[in-house]
Amino acid sequence: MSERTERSEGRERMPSQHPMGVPVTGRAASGAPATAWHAAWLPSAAFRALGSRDVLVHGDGALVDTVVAEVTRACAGHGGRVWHCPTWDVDADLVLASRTAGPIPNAAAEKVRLDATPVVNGAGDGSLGAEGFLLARVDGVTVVLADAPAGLLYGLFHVVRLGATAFDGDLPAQRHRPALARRVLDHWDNVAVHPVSGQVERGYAGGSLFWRDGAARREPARLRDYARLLAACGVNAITVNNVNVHDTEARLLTDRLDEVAEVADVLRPYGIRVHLSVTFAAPMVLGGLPTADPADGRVDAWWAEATRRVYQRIPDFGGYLVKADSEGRPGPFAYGRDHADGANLLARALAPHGGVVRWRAFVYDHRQDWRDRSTDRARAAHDHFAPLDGRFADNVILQVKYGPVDFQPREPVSPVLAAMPSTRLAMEVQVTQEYTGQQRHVCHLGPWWSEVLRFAPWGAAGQTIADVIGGESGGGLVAVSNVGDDPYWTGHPLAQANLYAFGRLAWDPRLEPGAILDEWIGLTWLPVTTGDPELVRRTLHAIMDDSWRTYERYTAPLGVGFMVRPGHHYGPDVDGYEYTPWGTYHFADRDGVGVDRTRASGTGFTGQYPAPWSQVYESLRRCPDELLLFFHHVPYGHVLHSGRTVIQHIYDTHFAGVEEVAAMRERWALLTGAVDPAVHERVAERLDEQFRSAVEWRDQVNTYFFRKSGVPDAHGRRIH
Ligand code: GCW
Repeated sequence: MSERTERSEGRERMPSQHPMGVPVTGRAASGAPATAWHAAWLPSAAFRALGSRDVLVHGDGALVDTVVAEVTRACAGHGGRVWHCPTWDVDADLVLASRTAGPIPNAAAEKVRLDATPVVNGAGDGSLGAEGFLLARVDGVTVVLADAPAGLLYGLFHVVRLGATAFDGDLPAQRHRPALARRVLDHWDNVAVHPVSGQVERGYAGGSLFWRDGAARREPARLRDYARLLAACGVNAITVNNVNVHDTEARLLTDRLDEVAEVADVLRPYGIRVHLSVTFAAPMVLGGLPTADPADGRVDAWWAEATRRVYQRIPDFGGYLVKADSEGRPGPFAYGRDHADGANLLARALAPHGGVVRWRAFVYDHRQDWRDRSTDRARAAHDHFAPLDGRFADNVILQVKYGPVDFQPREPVSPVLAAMPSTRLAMEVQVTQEYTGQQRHVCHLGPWWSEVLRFAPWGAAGQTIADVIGGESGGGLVAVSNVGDDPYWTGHPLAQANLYAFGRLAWDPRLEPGAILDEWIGLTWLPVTTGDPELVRRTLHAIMDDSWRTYERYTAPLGVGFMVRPGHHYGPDVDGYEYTPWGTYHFADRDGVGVDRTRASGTGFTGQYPAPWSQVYESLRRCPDELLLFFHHVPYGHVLHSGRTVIQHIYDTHFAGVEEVAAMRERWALLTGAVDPAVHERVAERLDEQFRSAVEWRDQVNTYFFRKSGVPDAHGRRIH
């Protein structure tokens, strides 16, 4: 902002040179240095409709200042004017007002405020909530009202999304409130570069935004831009370090707390609260105690004191995230305690300050014997946690991966989400794409998450997963972030859309994934398009809409999962995990393939679901094709609902998947010259790799099953 930028502090101050007072700004910013990073969905052009208008902001507080700063910046770029709390009536096109800040100095907006009560009361509790807003357009004025400053910020970004249509015709008052109170991004970022997992575990977008080589990065400008992007899609919390908490990172809780506080200070103006991953062994590692036993009073006291210090430094701190007794991390099992004992220990420390502990349900035996067919990794989370329902403290949120195994491109929805009615549950998805192409493949995941969120575990008339995790007391939606210091934020420029879709679905899980993608395209691409914008829009939809299903087609078939290279998890390796201790198997032999998880003859996993799914999955006849091999071991000649045999399905989908990637490449080539050349080149290069990798998947999977089964392809295509 330039020195010409002014803000009317309080209602008494009247700017001088203009009879109506000087707007906060009206000048186009010039000579502002371009940042080294991509604007993603907030390029200046996305603010054109808003920024070219007269805007009144009414209300006070830190987040209202953020709204004023955003509007000021937009108007500086596009010739509009801004008033903040003027003492005279303003003839504005857009009013963003706090309902509790008294009469609004604009007649149309004041009328909306006075008439708002019935709309606001629609849901019964008489408020717009801590983050909600009301949007109306009356007498040529677009009005956003909120009861809390965060609502005003979300309302502002909603107007940005609407673009010119926000200023078109009349709009009866609509109430917008997030369906999920908690919309969280977990960063698996290490402070010190880890010898195996690097700076960011499963990170495919360069380094961390927070840490580099053991130190805090301290780059607030970039972090602030990140916070804006997150707020603009609805995210309201982040975890700044990896769930695998190593020695350096453990200290963020104590002597390196200032570094966390610095991040919190940058994110706070955008309504984003900071969480920390902590190690269960902290009282020993950091506190020098001989034990971390939850039943030991010294351990309780240590956590209480450490947590008190955290809140002293970061008063709006969100809480702790814990991976315990999982993949070698310490946990309560060492002391003969269970996970409720462990989680409640941390909950006791956090409760006086209003914080939560998010405790991960990702607990399984990673040292199993592949010869032991009774151990089933899919069963593990339910076996461990369902019996504990009702034992967790009110401020414990159990964080459950969406599927029972591990972020695969296709899994059934985790039965834990339907088994713990007396526990606050959050669902975790993986935006970073560890198992879905690692940001080298286009794999737009909005449709997949939408399918999971809409899943109705008790049948069509019952609650959905979104209901289970939703509302004020629900644990919300969590994602493993895909962001790093890459100039595009994500390794694949099109993977930005996954982050955007995550935030939007967490705000409203009923949104159509295609419509969300369209929003992202409109905000991110059209402003930088040099050619026909409709061609760009159509092409991006054609490449991305179905890309998750394309990925599914050329990788592991029919829900069987995990045919990836051990360790880095990129590329095909059909038997990669088949004989390892990690416990994921396809059981392919010359006669058939798939995991028998039935009650009748298998591991009994189907029994972890309520009706009707416990019956549907148990039944070979009723089980959906796409999950067949997750639940059943079948002969290659088994005929699917689609009418094809399993073996022919494997061949057909793998050939089709590669053809679809080839078509993506051709479509993208049509955009040469129509979009920024640097982005074009990056995407083109990634599509080349995706094609190479898809061919590798096709050839390995088809050849493997041809050699096992001896069944030739019905269409005589080349199999090696
Ligand atoms: O999928 C696995 C990953 C691990 C990760 C683990 C988890 C952070 O391969 O890298 O560890 O999930 O979710 O804890």
